[in-house]
Amino acid sequence: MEKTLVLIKPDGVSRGLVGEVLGRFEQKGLKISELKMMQMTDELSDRHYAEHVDKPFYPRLKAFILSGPIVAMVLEGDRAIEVVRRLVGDTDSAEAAPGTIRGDLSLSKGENIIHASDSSESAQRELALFFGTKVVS
Ligand code: 3AN
Repeated sequence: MEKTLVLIKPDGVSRGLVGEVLGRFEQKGLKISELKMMQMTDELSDRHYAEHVDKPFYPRLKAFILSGPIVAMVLEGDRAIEVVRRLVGDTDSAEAAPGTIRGDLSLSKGENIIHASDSSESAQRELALFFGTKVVS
């Protein structure tokens, strides 16, 4: 079994999409093994988005991710990391395929509802950041 980290970003929470998003993962057969609502902090944002801190869009991304509560969770299942990324869809929601979370629920590249770990290395790092959990396989 693989574990991955998913965040429902402030737009997903404020638009009332938490249930919709959780439902999609549950229907797929993934197990929600941890779940919490929290406020992202300055420091956590910089550590979570370490690869983006120097990008021109980072100040906007940071302001957005700090703008309201988020929902953080650990999802568990066979090949969970790639399965969840496929359910989430492309970064740019306008390009994301219909049937995906971003493809169905957002039109934006910045406010794209959800974050999901993109590799086993990211999952390990992000699970430790948000839940202090090690990936178990
Ligand atoms: P993903 O969330 O699909 O893994 P990343 O890791 O490339 O995408 O980007 C992290 C977050 O940064 C995205 N979810 C999005 O909110 C924001 N982002 C990425 N690229 C851009 C961009 N060119 N303009 C604005 N925001 C961006």
